Amino acid sequence: MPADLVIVANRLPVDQVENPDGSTGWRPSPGGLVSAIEPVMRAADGVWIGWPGGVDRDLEPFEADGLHLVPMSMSASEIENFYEGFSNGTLWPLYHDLVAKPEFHRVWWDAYVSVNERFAAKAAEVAAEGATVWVHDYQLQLVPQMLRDLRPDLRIGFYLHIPFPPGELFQQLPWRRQILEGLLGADLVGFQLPGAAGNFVRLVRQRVGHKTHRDRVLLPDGRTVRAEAFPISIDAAGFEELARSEGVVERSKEIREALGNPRKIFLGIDRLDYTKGIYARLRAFAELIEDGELDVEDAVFVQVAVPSREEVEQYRILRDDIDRLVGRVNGDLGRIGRPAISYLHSSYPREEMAALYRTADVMVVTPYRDGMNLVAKEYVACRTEDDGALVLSEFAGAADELRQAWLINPYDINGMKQALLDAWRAPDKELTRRMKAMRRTVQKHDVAAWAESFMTRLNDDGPDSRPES
Ligand code: GDG
Repeated sequence: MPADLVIVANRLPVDQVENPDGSTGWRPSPGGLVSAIEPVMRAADGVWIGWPGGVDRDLEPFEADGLHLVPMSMSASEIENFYEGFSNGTLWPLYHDLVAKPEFHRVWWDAYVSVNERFAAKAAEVAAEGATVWVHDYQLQLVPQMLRDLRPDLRIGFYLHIPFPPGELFQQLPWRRQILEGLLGADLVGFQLPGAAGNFVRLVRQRVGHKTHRDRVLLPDGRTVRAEAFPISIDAAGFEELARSEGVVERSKEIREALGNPRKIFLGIDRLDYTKGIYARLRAFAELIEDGELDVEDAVFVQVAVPSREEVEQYRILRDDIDRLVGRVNGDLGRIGRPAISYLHSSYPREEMAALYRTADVMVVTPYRDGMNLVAKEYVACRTEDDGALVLSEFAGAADELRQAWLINPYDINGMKQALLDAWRAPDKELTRRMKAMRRTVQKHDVAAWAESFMTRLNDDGPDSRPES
């Protein structure tokens, strides 16, 4: 099955489901990446390599919904050392401003190298002569160079979905040079923001000693690697259509009713992750009630926390901390039938997400650091009546585009409280002005435009085809 386009990502874009007759099948996983890449995959009859989840599952390549999928098995020790360890215990906190303390363990690194080797070998096996391979995210940063060593004929792109840290932080990593060299195997390295691309180029110059020119790295063998920003987005039209659908409009009314028809509903939707700033935002909201600025008869905070990485210690601690905070706030400030915070530790279908976005008067997105944050963009896409307020952290990539949000510093609790109040009190006219502008941005720069711009850039005729600017 030699393929002209190969996507390599930690996870396959499908989840296993049990059919009513007891047999198992596959369902496309929710999330923008799949819908972004799907059209590109279909057009090129591409193949997607990734882990299907589960331990030691040796599955044959299969097709789901017309997509060619190549599953990679993962052993219990690889899940522990490569996935939970080096990917989520070392790189994730290191790349997110050290919001948690990264741990550096040599056994984790060894597993990271060997899993990256397996993914690279599989990509080398399935790629046709001269094919394009697009590698995704922090779990697979060594794959580009490993793959180039095996298959110099390929065109290789890499995209990092999370931030790329400044040198001051990155240099803590004992294997910093190997990671930079791994990424340099790509022809094009894509980041969410220009600042991340700049961090990468600077580090390559300082730590690896290669010559650089603006967004290009000039390698001794004459090859050029480009590092550029491609801010990811969402299927804006798809979300908008969903938000307008009868079922979602109806469900939105039901949700408001079930919450006791409060005057304003605040909403947070996040993976339960310490980078997302959930604890501080709930505290800020609770303080506004304590201060008498808000009243539980008028306002409720709905927080959806989607279970995530539950085997990793820091995630368990976070869950306990938030459980305790919500319990205390509701115990102290709630009244019968009127909790201050309606807390849901669960994941929901896309329709329910759209209904929640439609219902919320104030969407609160307060990460300490986030590559982009698609939730903020999804909220905007679902505000078909041009109303609703977005309170957004300056440290989310999305803040670069959604300038009309109430931008906050999530470390500044008083500033956050003020922004919540300002958003709550904003006159309709101001809400409309801000939301209209943000909607235009999200509609124009959707995920299809993102995928296309990356692929076009990757398949440019030559590294120097772009005129000097
Ligand atoms: C990483 C980077 C970057 C969430 N809960 C449910 C659900 N979701 C969907 C949302 C959204 C996605 O998951 C979450 O994306 P985010 O961007 O908010 O955050 P991360 O998961 O941290 O993603 C991030 C992203 O990669 C893409 O490059 O933006 O910065 O950290 O689409 O809607 N979807 C459904 N049910 C849920 O319960 N169906």
